Parts: sequence; C-alpha cells; structure tokens
Amino acid sequence: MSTRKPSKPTHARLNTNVTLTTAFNSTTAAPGFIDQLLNKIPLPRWAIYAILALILLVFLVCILCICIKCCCKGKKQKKKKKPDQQINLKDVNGSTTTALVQPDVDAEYGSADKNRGRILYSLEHNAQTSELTVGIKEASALKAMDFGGSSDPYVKVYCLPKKSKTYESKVFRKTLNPVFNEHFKFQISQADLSESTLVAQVYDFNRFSKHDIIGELRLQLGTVDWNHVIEEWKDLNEPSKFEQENLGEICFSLRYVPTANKLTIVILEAKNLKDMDINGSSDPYVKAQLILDKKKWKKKKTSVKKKTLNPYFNESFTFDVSFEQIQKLQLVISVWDHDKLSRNDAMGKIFLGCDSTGNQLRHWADMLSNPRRPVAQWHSLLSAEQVDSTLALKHSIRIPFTNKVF
Ligand SMILES: [Ca+2]
Ligand SMILES: [Ca+2]
Repeated sequence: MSTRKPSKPTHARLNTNVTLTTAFNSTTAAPGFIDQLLNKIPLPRWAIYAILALILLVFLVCILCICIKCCCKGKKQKKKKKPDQQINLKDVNGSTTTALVQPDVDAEYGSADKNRGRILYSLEHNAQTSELTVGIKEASALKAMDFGGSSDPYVKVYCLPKKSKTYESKVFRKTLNPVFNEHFKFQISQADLSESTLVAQVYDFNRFSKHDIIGELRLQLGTVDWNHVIEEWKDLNEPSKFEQENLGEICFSLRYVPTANKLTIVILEAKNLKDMDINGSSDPYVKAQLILDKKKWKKKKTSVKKKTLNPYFNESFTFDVSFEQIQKLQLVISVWDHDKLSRNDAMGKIFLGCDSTGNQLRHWADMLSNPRRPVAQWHSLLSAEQVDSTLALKHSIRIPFTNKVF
C-alpha cells in the first residue's frame, strides 16, 4: 500500500478524483510496475478496472462460444459421416464386405447390387412319383440387414406358377453363413416341370418389424438337366419387384394376314382364375387392347361369364393393322372380374409384341412367321401392375392444339 504513494501526487492532480483512487488503492495490492502503468493511463481507476473486467468477460464469452461450436461441429460431422459412407460404398460395391454395406440397407433395397450372398441348393426329381425335392443346404456371405452387421436368415421356398405350397426353413439368429440342411417336397409332374419356376427367397427375420428380403434365387426348372445330381452354389439376386402369384391362365389364338392387314384374336378360354367375389368365384371377361407408340389405340371386350373361374369364351376380334404397324404393336390381353355394384377388378394381364419376352414373344413370333394361320397358345397371367409398369404407357392427354389442322 505504501508503494502507491510516490506516483500518486501527479496522477491525483490530473484526475482530481482523489477519493475514488484511494478507495481502489486500499483494496488492491498491485505491484509497482502495474501500478505505474495504470497511473499513466489518463482515466480514473474505476474506469480502467471496469474496462478490464469487460475485456475479461468478452474473452470468457468468446472461449465459451468456441467451445460450444467445437462440440456441435463434432456432432454434425458424426451425422454427416453416414451419407458419405453410403456414397463411397456404392462406388466400391464389389469390394465391400456385407458388414460395411449394412448402414444403407434401405437405399440399396431393390437395386441390382451383387452383394446379397450365395446359396447352396440341391434338386432332385422323381418322374415316377412326380416328386420334386429341393434341398436348401446353406448360405454364405449374406447381406447384413440388422444394426450390428448381421442378419437372422431363413428361407422361403415355393414353385410357380401353381404356388400350391410355400415352405419356410428354421430361422438362424445373428449369422451371415447359416447352415440350413433342409429338404422340401413338391408334387410336379414331368410335363409340368418345363413350365415351373422354383423360387427360394432368403429373408431376415425381425421380431418387431417386417421381415426384409435379403435376396432370391429363381430357377426355371425347364432348363435343368435332370440326368445329373444337382447341387450348386448360386448368387442371390435382387428380389423381383412383383411376385408372380398364380393368377390363372388364358388361351387365345392369333392370326395375322399381311395382305389384308388384318389381325384376328380369338379368345378361347381361361382357367384357374382368381376368385374376386365373396362367393369364392368371379365373373370374368377378357379385354384385348392394341397399344401403338405407347398409346392405347384400339380395344375389344368379350362377354361376361358369370360365376366361373374356368370360363369358355371362343369370341373373335379382328383389327385393321398394317404390316408396318404390326411390327411396333403391343397386344395387351387382360382378364377382368365384372362387378355389378363396384368397379371391375383386373384379375391378370399379359402383353405380346416384338418387345415382349418368353412365352409371349414366342407366340407373337409364331404368328408373324405363320401368316394367315391361327396360332393358339396358353399363357400364365401376370399382375396388372407388373404389366402396366413394363409397358409404361403414355397417358393420352388431349391438348387443344393437336386437333388443329395446319
Ligand atoms: Ca433381423
Ligand atoms: Ca364379380
């Protein structure tokens, strides 16, 4: 306290506020240097202290702000990391492990990635007893569907188009390499084998949510060489978007006469149609529609057959179609259930044309290569949604200008 005295007189004279400076002097014990420095500042002591306190406060607030910002940034980066990982994983799909793919399960669902894993199956057909034995042996490197990089796999097995029986294997908890060793038996005659498809779908069991499909195997049994023992590994594919349930079959004949530009369709019969009404039956009729340049062009309908799942129509439609048109035409055959009181329901659909596939393409090609001759064939009906999405029809919106004659 005595140290302040030598410098005080000059400063006191400058500031005149002697009482205040002495009040500060009595409470602070600053060393001589700081005291001299403070005395040189042409401000009262209380003001200097107030400024210092303010600076300190601002400094502390700044530090606090920086700390908070750092913490938030850390969290944000953690959140951001996921999408980054997803993008990277997609780029290097082939080399990532199933565990790494786990975070973006939803984003990849339905995509054509090849990391769904593999399945070891066996096949055996006994022609005498018409018994098909499907062995589901094991699966490996399955895609992880759960948090924690694992899955709870089980397999569903059935045969199309009948789908009379669907088997399920046991569920294996928390593994990507389950050993099932289960066998499932189906009754399929030798003749029906060529038209049948075996489907084995691997699912991830979840106790509290929908089971996710990991991948599936689809085998056209008509292409299998039954003279050998069949036991092999196959990659699981992405699940087909639309399940080919048994929607029944339809038989019709096609005839094209190029010289007359006439396409004749005879709707013959349908069988094993789906029951759409409460009485366990349906009231089917068939629509034949021509699509040209992705637009609905012409259509004809058969009569309605009441209360039957196996209707017989034998009704014929003839359309004028030029040779140029027939090459880019699509013929859509659909079966509908007539309802008196509500909207008619689509029971099944197929389309034929140069851009169709399988059985339908074969029928269309047979018609074109046999002009003037009617070619009849049976077809398995597909879901209307499936066919519609394949056709991706343009809606024929009428814009006023299109009617104008230029
Ligand atoms: Ca699971
Ligand atoms: Ca009906």
